Amino acid sequence: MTSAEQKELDHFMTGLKKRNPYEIEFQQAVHEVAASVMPWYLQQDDLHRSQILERITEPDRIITFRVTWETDAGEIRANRAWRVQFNHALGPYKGGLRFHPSVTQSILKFLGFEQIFKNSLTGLPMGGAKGGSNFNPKGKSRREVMRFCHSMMTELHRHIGEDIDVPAGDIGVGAREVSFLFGQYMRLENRWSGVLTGKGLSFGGSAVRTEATGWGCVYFCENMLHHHDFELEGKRVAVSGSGNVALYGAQKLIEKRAKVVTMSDSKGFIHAPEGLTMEQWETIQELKEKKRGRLSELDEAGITYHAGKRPWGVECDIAMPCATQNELEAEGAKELVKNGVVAVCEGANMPTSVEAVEILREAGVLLAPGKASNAGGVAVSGLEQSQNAMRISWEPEEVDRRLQRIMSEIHARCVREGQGEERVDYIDGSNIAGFKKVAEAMHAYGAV
Ligand code: NDP
Ligand code: 2IT
Repeated sequence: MTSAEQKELDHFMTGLKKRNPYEIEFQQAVHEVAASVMPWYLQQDDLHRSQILERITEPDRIITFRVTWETDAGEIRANRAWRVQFNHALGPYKGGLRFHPSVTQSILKFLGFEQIFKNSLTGLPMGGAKGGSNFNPKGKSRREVMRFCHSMMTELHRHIGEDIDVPAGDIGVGAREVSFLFGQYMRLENRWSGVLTGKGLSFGGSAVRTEATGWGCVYFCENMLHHHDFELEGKRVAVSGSGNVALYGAQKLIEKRAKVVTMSDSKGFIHAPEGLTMEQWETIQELKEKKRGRLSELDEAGITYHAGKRPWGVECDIAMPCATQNELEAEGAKELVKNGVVAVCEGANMPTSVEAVEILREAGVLLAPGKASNAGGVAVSGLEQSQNAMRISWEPEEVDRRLQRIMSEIHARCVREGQGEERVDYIDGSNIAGFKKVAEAMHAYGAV
């Protein structure tokens, strides 16, 4: 970046921070995109003059509301919920809902902002949004979760619709929660519509949606490795998380004969130096998906549990962070570099901190940012919307084939915009490719 470009970036970020004080995660996500696009953006006089960067970083609207619900013991509880409808230049708002005690407006704004460019990269007609609540589903009964979801939808239903805004799952929101939300939407609207994605297969859900984010991440990783003359087979992969993304990422890795050497949850990680077998993976899936248990409960030969630790210190060739934002920090990145890691492929959204990105970039590690590598989830959500609109459902093989094609097209878009002399800068590539389309659409609409 030239000093003039840096000056523009600093000036822009000073204003953004002033307008969004204390929203650290949102500032982080914006800075990364703005730094990637600034050299191109400054050459586009018309975009620059119509303040596309200022406009694209301002959500169309944020809806905040209280969700009141009743515990099994008959006590009244209230949580805060949001829907950030960030940008619908390319299609109806689209993005997940997160239930986690750490949820704040800043986190949902960062996620909604990232979603704009991720959805743009898929090539499907989807705008960017995110929502959720600081509700903690852990330790709650099924009936409590149901009452919370029904109450949340009682407010949310006014703001969404199949051509307006189509929520889905994210951390703490899986098939069970989507079903409760969907049931309440139908009751309130007296109408069946594809207003949520990630639905059950018997009521409009798409085949492969459950697996899509994890599988898509592995497909992207394979594309990235092949482009740089590496093979996935035989590689040791440190996966973090053991939720939806991590589980199906690990499943596809094992299927492709890579060695999944770790998985984790918020309390610690498991280490399998020889790689998990498919049978061990099935035990973990059962523990996490059906029993909603902890990895510490796992009792399997060849697997050790490390309480209170993250997995980045183990010997591995690839890291796949699939848990949450900023989970891979400077210390972890240094350990990965020391152990000779060749690639980091993000399953989660913004899991790599700013300092860790710098360390990995400097060491020449291939780094696939979530907005490209985890786009398979929302892409299959987009395919679910298409199937709902056509009143048909495709076979799993058909959806998987489309998912694979979309992931390699996203990879190609990143390469087109991010190819350097030796390596592709996937951060720049994904930001520029995602941004250009949205910016051009916004410009075409005039001052709206
Ligand atoms: P799940 O709720 O299914 O799983 C989340 C996993 O991450 C769990 O293992 C959880 O551990 C761990 N985790 C969550 N928060 C923290 C934290 N603060 N510190 C440490 N570990 C944590 O969520 P998903 O798998 O759906 O989502 C994981 C990531 O992938 C998120 O960043 C999400 O935004 C992103 N993503 C999800 C998509 C989807 O389709 N679901 C699509 C694209 C991206 P524990 O059980 O102990 O809480
Ligand atoms: O971060 C994401 O892309 C998701 N949580 C999936 C969103 C969706 O609409 O499927």
